[in-house]
Amino acid sequence: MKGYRIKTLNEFVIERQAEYPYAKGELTRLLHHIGIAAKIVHKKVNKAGLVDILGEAGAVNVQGEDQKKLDVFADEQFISALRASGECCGIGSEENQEIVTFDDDLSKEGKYIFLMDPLDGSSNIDVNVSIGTIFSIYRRISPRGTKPVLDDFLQPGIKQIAAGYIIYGSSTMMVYTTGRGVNGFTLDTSIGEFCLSHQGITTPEDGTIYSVNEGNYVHFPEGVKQYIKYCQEKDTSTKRPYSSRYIGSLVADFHRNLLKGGIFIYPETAKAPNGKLRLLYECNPIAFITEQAGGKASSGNQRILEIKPDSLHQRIPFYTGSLNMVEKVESLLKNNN
Ligand code: P6P
Repeated sequence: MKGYRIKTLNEFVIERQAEYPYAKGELTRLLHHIGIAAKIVHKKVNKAGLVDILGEAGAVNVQGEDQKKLDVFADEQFISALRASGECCGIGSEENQEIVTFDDDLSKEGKYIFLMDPLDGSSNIDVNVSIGTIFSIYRRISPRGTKPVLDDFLQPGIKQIAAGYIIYGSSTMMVYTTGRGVNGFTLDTSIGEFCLSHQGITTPEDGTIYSVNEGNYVHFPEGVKQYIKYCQEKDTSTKRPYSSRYIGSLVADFHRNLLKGGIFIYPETAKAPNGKLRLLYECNPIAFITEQAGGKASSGNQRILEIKPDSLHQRIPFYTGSLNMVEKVESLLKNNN
């Protein structure tokens, strides 16, 4: 565009920091280091088919899933970038059973803790489907100068200072919020910078896309079965039937629905009474972004951000997206309770 001047992630974050009179740049530095790790992971993901990093790393992660080499690589990159920031005292990660605490004095002074799924959807790596990093940032509760403790990580989602995701897709994008709206940055590989491309993202109150693994239909709660039938009925006044879109990669499914409008559902089933997705580093950050964009995020009967976590890797049923769509499925769940 004539006269259009790109705004990099760093410029945007510093500009926004200036609006916080007491901000001393810690969060700015943290977001900058997240960006560095994201660029490094982007390079590896983009070459995944070419270098020998596909296939299982041999290890198995805390979820009992085969740990792909790219998972391990992404986990390591974000941990080292966050240690380098000097602002983060510890990390909770899908790839690590226990919290990762930093021993150096600088990091122990860090005000923030970080939760992440370093490479969500990694089973899609080998088939070239978009995957993502999901992250969440809190202020620590334990005293600075000490190593963080588990309680620092078990805070309800409403306490998040920032949350975001990086989607490694047809382009690599970082989308994040600090509680003042949602902004998206696209990686311009020609200059190696994330550049502001989606300022002030809002999600439509109504959408025409529903995303759920219908292969599990027989195991779904009655209210979910009724909602899926509702989506498939013909009713032009409500633009139904909706489109079914499900790629099996949370960040990819969520990002599409965020921009276009839609609902993403991963419900509880008889086999998995708490669903599959993890509260701390998948549902909470996505819920924060959803609400900041004008949508809704629920466990089916409770606001995700108000749930007090019990454990680092706990799972929770997840209904998120366009406000009216989430409220519709919640009402059907309630009627069938
Ligand atoms: P299912 C990927 O493994 C993941 O954690 C999310 O990215 C995705 O939304 C979900 O699982 C897909 O699970 O059971 O539908 O294959």
